[in-house]
Amino acid sequence: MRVLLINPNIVQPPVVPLGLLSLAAAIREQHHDVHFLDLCFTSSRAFEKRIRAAIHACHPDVIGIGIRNLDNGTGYTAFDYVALYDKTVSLCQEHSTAKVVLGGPGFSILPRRFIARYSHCIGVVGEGESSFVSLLGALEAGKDLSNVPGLIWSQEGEVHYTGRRETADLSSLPPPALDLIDVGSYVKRGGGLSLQTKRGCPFACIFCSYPLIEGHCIRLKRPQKVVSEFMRLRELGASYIHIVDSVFNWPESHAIAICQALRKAGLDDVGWDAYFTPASFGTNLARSLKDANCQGVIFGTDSGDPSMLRRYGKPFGQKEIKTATENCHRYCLDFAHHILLGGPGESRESVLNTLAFMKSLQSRVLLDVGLQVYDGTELGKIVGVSETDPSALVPPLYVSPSVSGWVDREITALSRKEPSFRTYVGGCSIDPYTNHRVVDAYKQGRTGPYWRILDTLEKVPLRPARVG
Ligand code: B12
Ligand code: SF4
Repeated sequence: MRVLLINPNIVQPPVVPLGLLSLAAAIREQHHDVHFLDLCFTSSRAFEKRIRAAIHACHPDVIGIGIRNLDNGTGYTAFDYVALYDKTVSLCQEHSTAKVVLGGPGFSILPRRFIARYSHCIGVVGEGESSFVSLLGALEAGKDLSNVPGLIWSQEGEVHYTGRRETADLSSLPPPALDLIDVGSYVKRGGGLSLQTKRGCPFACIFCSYPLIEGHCIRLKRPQKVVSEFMRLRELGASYIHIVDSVFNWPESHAIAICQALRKAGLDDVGWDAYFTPASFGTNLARSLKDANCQGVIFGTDSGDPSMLRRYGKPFGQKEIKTATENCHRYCLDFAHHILLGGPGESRESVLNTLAFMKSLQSRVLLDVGLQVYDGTELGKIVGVSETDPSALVPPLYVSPSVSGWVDREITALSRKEPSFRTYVGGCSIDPYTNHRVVDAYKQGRTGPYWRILDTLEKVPLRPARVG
């Protein structure tokens, strides 16, 4: 079949459309004719023209649209991408009779709402490779879709969902079809190239959308396969790589094996970063990360208060946070704890506990306020998700009434006094997508974690790290 895949993600600094490229590789392997329209560097004026031109040039049987971001993810500098998707979907329907298929992380968080809004589209929930290949087969053969796992669609007002499908052996998937995009433009504009070493997160933190996207079951890529993808990115000009796993160090042994394999393959000249949990961050891991040139450890710590850690469902306590931090210091790793204040049950006391605990650790702390509420999460059940508009695609933000307003002022004041505390809130937001200094630095080709870029711009002295 002739398939046109569209990446409508125009957010800058750019990120490579890794999911769509994985999908492209999988369907190309099945000998479908794949065309790719990357709108990442397209101005809003040319957006419509390029979609029309691509459709008229290839006359697709199926159009796949990647839905990555719903909004900018914090609720503070609120803006969303719904109008962009409305436009993309309606242009495809206006200029083509092709089946329009939606998928991607944003889609998988709210599949029923997307299908309520775009009722003529078919959706793929969760990972896409096998479901999309089977969907193309079924459409080609004119077969019933109810036997294809991973799909959702609406028929005569009734929603049909065939359940998730997950690839057991990630190493069996072909590498992302990077030849379909202009990788050089991403590298030039600071767009990190990326790779995935696993899918799934076994934890159930009450607010988190990641298990909705990737499932709870962990599936690992073999370290040698990771090495060959890493090598390919280096050949394509990557000087810095982001590992997109929900949690890189779970299981810890897999993370260590990857670090050792990268080092052995001589790939320690390329810097990289990833998301980590403090739940399992031993000395062996810290040493291996340093040896493999990991330049950014981002902990999804979320709170430093024991009762809030429990309420959030975090799989660790203060003891593990302390150990992870000490191990980072010991091996001079550049790291930050990401904190989410204002969840259900947050009080002034628990906020102050978190801030005092984080201060005692001498770490870099990135403070955010409020939790986005997604339908399928525990938080959605606790605080309730509004059903007034079932096709609304922008998740509401929850902030505990006991700290609302006060907490913003508190952390803004703190970040002015303490350079190692940074906040996403208000005028001093460090959000790399709205802080123009960071956006400009990436545009000029800077790489690496945005907090380091800010530290360098502001000449914040690096804390002397202990070694030994
Ligand atoms: C890694 C990551 C980042 C990294 C990216 C680094 C890089 N170089 O790539 C960084 C930190 C830079 C980042 C930034 C942002 N991110 Co982010 N990010 C992620 C994360 C953890 C993984 C995304 C990924 O690459 N996955 C790996 C690929 C292989 O999987 P995939 O994209 O899901 O694709 C599969 C399926 O979805 C499906 N699929 C994908 N496309 C399509 C299309 C079709 C047609 C079909 C059928 C199927 C399909 O098949 C694919 C293969 O199986 C997700 C959360 C998550 N666990 O998914 C959030 C996530 C996507 N990010 C999110 C957001 C909001 C952002 C930012 C806007 C936040 C901000 N203000 O900083 C920016 C936007 C950046 C941009 N330019 O677009 C949100 C989006 C939802 C929302 N609330 O809007 C997510 C879901 C996290 C969350 N809060 O819940 N992000
Ligand atoms: S917050 Fe992190 S550990 Fe918790 S469920 Fe989400 S990805 Fe997993």
